[in-house]
Amino acid sequence: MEEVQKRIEQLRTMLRKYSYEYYVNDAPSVPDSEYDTLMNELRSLEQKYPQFHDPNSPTEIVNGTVSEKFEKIVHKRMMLSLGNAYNFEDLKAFDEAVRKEAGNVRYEVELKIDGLAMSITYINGKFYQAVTRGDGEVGEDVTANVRTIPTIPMTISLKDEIEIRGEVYMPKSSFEELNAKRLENGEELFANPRNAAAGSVRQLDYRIAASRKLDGFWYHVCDAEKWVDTHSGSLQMLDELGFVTNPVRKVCDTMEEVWEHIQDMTGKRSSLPYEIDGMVIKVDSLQAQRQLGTTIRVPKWAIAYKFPAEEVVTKLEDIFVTVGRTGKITPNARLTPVRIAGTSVGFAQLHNLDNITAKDIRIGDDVVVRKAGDIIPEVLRSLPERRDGSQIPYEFPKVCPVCGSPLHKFEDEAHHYCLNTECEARITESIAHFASRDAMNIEGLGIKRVEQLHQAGLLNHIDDIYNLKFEEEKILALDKMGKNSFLNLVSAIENSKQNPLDKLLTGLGIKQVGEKAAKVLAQKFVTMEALQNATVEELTKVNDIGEITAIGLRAYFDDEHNKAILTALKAHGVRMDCDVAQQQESYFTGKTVVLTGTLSKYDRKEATEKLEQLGAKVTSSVTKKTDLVIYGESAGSKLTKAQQLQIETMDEEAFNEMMQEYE
Ligand code: 3BA
Repeated sequence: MEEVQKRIEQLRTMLRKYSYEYYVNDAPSVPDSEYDTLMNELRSLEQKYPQFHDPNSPTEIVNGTVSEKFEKIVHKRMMLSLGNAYNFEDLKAFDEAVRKEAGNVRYEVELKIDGLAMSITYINGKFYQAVTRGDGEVGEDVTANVRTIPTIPMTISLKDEIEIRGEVYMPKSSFEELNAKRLENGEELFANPRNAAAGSVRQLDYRIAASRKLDGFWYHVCDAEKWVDTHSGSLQMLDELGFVTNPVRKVCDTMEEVWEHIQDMTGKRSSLPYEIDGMVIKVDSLQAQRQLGTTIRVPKWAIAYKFPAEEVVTKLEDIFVTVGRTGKITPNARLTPVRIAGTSVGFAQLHNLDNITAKDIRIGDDVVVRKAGDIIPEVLRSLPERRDGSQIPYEFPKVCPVCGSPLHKFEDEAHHYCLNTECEARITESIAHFASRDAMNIEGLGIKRVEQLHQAGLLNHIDDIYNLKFEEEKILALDKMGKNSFLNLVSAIENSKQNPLDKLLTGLGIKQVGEKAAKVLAQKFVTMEALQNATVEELTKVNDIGEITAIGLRAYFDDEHNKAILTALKAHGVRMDCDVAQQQESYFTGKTVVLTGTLSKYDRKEATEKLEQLGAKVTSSVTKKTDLVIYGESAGSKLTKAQQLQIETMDEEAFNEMMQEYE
């Protein structure tokens, strides 16, 4: 038996090597016939001895990995993003906030690789799965492609289940080589290594992904405190397990020292064999990290310093305006295309009329344009000294360029608005917003596609999305729409029906209700019905929901047109609720609690919410039924009454300490 297992392992190792030589180096060291013979031997051994089955075996990889599309995977732990800093002041402010909360800390500083964030999981010491970041909550299963990256270990000595995160990237040299080959073959070029890496990871045929010479740096261990107590310790652990970590890293005692290191690396940036777009600064102690916690999307214990954006001069050829979902009119510049930060830039933002006037930007001017990474390029200033007299000042349109209705400017707002709710642009933008990544996440339903379907008369309201599956014939007749695109679109649409309430709420585009408010509302009301029935007063009571938002929500739900849309969505089977956040067993569970006085760490709403999550009932007046009174600064009669009734009291400090334990 041991012999068999040994042989199987040996065959797997050999075949892995040969297929790497074949697909990646284009230089196999054995003939195809030899490869086939070994593969057949392995396949028959695996069939005979299923106990040695391994999903990472070359047999599994060759069979059926040309997948139709990528399976969506819900991240076990949310994949956060990073807050940004652009200068030393930003970093000082971050440092101050950190020290206020966690005292003296050390920072670990590393390079910010310009690649794709990836999560990889090992079970029982074996590579199990690779998932893209996606929107942080749901990513795509790209296991078959990531498995071809030769530096990622397929087995590790640690047997505990472990999730590791890092960046998959394409080295500069591989990128140059790839584009040279594509140029030769008359194929479209990739704009930069990041796009090339993203395109490669999302290849349906893993063999193409394998040929792209991707690599990865691993920088995060989930639940690292199981094994180590600092972030730098977790990187060392990754090293020991055989992962590639970035060697350029430094633990610093002060932000001044961090800044010096950043200056140093800025100078060395261009000599690195891969692209970086900044540096990441992380609190090193895991205990301090836990104490600092996270906000909805970003950890409070880490920040990204972004290198300054690149600036270039080009000609502003024309100005045109676009209409947003809310009717907001945005002026944009059409530029003579130039290369900035790795991509060709032909358009830039001008924000609003006041900005154009203040900067005296004229059509035909030479202008300075700035772009950094994913940021939309913007026109910084004009160069009036270069004018030759042919430049013309811009006249802002009086009417909506799409529907022709007069534009309106509100007293206290910089933007002009199209107030026509039936404006075509507003309709299509609203539908595209509904389908966007942070909302219902329907891939393949971007603004261009929405406009096309709208023009074909197939998409006038968001609920029409769910009827598209019945329009196969008409849709297939559209430009750039094949059978596969249609099927993928329909399947993305069907999948979107399972989204929890907060995604739906975000998608509706209710004024002031973005991702965060949608989350809070969904958690509080759980069902659309409960939310629809809530009064302004009830809505205002919710943490983070102000009166303006509450009134906006009420108005939205009272509108007949909106009611009809919600009814239609429901009839299509779109999910109208969400899972209730698990109540945590705690000291407060089952207790009736009253808050009094001024709390400094949490405001009243926040404290209430947290206590409710921990199973407490929070009420406003102290009675015999009250179990506990939590008091802050300058508490008055409620505290006195509690003492009279001999009810348990807790000061803010003790309360904060307890909350920390349950974080
Ligand atoms: N460190 C990107 N996030 C990073 C773990 C935290 C983090 C990054 C980082 C959240 C890089 C956001 C996406 C994500 C893993 C979530 C880095 C880099 N650390 N060195 C603090 O080199 N690009 N990105 N990735 N979890």
